[in-house]
Amino acid sequence: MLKPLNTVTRELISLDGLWFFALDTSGLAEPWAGPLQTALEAPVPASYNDIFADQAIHDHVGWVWYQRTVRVPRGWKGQRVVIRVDAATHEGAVYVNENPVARHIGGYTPFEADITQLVAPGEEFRLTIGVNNELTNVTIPPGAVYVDSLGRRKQSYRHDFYNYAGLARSVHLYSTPTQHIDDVTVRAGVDEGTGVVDYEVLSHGPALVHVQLQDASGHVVAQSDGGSGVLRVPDAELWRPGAGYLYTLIVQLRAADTIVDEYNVKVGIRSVKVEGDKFLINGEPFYFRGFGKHEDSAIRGRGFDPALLVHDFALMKWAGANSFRTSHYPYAEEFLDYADRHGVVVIDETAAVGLNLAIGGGVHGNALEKSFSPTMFNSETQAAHAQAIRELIARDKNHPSVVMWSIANEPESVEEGARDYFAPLAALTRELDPTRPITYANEHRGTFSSDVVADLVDVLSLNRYYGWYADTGDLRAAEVHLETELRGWQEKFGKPIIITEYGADTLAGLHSILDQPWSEEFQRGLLDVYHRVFDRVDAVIGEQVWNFADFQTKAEITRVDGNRKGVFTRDRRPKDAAHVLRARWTAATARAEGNE
Ligand code: GCB
Repeated sequence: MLKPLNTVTRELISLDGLWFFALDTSGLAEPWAGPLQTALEAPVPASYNDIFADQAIHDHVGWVWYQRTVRVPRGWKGQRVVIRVDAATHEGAVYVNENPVARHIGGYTPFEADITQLVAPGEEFRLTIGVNNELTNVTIPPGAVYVDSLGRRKQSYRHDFYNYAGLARSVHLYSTPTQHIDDVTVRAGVDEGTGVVDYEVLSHGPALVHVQLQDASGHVVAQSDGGSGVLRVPDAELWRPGAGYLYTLIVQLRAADTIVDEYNVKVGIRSVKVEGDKFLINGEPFYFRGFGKHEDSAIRGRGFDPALLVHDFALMKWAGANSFRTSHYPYAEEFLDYADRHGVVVIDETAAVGLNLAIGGGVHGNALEKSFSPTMFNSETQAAHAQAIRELIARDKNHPSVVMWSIANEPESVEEGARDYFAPLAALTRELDPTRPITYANEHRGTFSSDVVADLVDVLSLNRYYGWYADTGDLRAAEVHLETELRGWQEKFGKPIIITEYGADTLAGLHSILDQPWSEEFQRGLLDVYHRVFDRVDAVIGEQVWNFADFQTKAEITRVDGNRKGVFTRDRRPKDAAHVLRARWTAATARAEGNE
């Protein structure tokens, strides 16, 4: 799905700002049918939960309503008018005046509606968006809604991060010509120094497609006619980790000499491949250094904030990180655009987190029920999961920063049912995108001998908590057990291994000379132990610490105001561990660049 853009033929207006807001309580029949009866206003983009000083809003389970009026620019006569919602978590329902125009399930991917027939240039209309935060056994991520002993509706879920909800990303109104470009797919690779850019354009109407590839200074380096083709760029300037060189593909629909529609896609020319136990970018082994992150901050919840975006990337760079995983859902597209421009490598993950009855928020227990069964995660869940994969790839396929798809985080992977569940999803991912390796993040019950899913993927992504959830406080045991396990995976699979999570909850300011969990010294010590092991195991080609920053969780007695495994606090101040990472990762970068 194309991100809306201003081009010579398209206009875009932001609908961000304050909207009227109300909970869907029994008093509201068809809230879209007229002005919302409310005194509340909510910011878009932002999760609504922490905005108001109100426990009922914070804990609400079900629909909420956002409403505002929108004036269609009078110059849009004869144009197609589209409403685009970047995310409604987890289900969205859009109404133009009293007309339903879109319904979408999946809280982290965009959807849109053509509303041309319902609005008039120069006129206002009432835009209402309902957002529902409910998660069930057949949503991605899964959860369960129940009624408690006091008769209140409650939401439970199997991931630890707080279930922030609302319109946490932008909403736009945009225009396109009636004959228009619907989609563009670009697959770039390198053939002995020559950039090879395969493109495919889907369009609506009889106009003919013309494409032009321009370099960063605007020179045309290749062009072609037709809805699909291959552009060759001799001596291409490659997109590289740390140097995000981008070309621009100008896609035009032309009728005679007129440009009917135009859309631009940024193109990074680079190759990605797994070979043996190496992950190659442009034919060179790449080592992932970085973090699992969250879209999370005080007040806004998961709300997109460009200041936070730039600051987080600045801190990652300061620490010497070259990559991150979009744990545990697709992030706002702005993250990927920025990563494209700055050469930051991304593992892009679906929101399939919590498909596992045996763990809850990292804490391991014994499930009485099977995770994959007709009454729990079943074929309907699998269909929702397939849709989440389709929407992730449809949205993010053109980003050079995305080098791998992660199809799930910590699913149950030792049950027989896991294989039947995941085999078709792995096949679907490969079919939709044959150019990128795939992975899933494995939890520690899925060992190299018990896991039944790992052979379906290209890269073994392991989340490990020796020294924390296992061998608590015992770093010597952690070192031995981690190394034994990694060698086991290496021997059995011969595939590259990334440790996609390792870390320890740490209360900034708590100090100890002993191996004391929660102290800053313990977090540092634990990272040191893991790093020693990584350096001894050849198949390890990446380390991503859990987590970049402290983040909010559901209420749990094992959490103190959220998950504190951040290397930075929630307000982005460094803990001691940040300096450990900076020393290790900047030295590694200097070695790789031959500056040491
Ligand atoms: C995990 C999960 C992550 C949790 C983390 C923890 O394994 O993947 O979402 O936040 O453990 O800290 O418990």
